[in-house]
Amino acid sequence: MAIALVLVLVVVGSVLFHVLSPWWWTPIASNWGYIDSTLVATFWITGAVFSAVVLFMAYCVYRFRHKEGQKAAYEPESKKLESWLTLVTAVGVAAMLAPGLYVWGQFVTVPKDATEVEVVAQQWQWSFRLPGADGKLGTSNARLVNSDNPLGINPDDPNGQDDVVVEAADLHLPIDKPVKMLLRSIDVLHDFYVPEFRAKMDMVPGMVTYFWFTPTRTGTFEVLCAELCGTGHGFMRGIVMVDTAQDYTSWLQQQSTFAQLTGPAKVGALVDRAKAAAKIE
Ligand SMILES: [Cu+2]
Repeated sequence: MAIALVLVLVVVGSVLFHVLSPWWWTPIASNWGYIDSTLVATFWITGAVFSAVVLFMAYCVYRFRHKEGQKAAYEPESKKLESWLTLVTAVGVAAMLAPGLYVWGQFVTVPKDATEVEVVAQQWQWSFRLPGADGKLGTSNARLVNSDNPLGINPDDPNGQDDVVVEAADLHLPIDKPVKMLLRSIDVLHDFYVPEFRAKMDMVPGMVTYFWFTPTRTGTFEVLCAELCGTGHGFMRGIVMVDTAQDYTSWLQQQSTFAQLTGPAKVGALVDRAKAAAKIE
């Protein structure tokens, strides 16, 4: 009897905790309200199943409690019960997975007007790269990383020269403009996560993963690493600021391009020398 009561209290307590808990999602700042809806659907389904199973257990503990002279019947197989339970479980699992797959399909289907932003993770900091005036990111390779070229941008790729490099500093994004986030890691596994955007994805060395989103309100949001990536993992934080179009433009104007960072004088000198050498021959 006491156990049955404890089981009922576990169900009531869990439901009350869910409803009355002060901890809930941080207010959303992107178009991915769908992700919240899928989580709510999962809460409803798992909550209903959890309550039903535990309450049924409490009922059985009480109804079939020990009584002198009463014997349990042995019934190892019940086709009817098994097929019924299989069907209900299948419907429940499908109801949890189907909305997720639908939303996932949208999460990685990038709209044509999205601009690209590259996020580069390394132990333990975030850097960013924006395509310059040409709208194209230059190619990159982790083997090219050095102190002058922290993101490993290919210096021979003309598309990369005007790329805006934001090394270990804040990223700014304009409000209401869809962005495709290209995620790259130059050392170990990391995971780019901004809770307010409801978006996160693993970053795998040697691969470029991506998703897209549209920021829907201005503000300052924290970037977290959501993949255990070494001793500094907990401190691997960054800032994304969503700006009005005007603030964004003025921020962008203050940033340096790859060509500026690698020193135009040096690059120019090399080209001149190469030209001179060609003339002599
Ligand atoms: Cu990390």
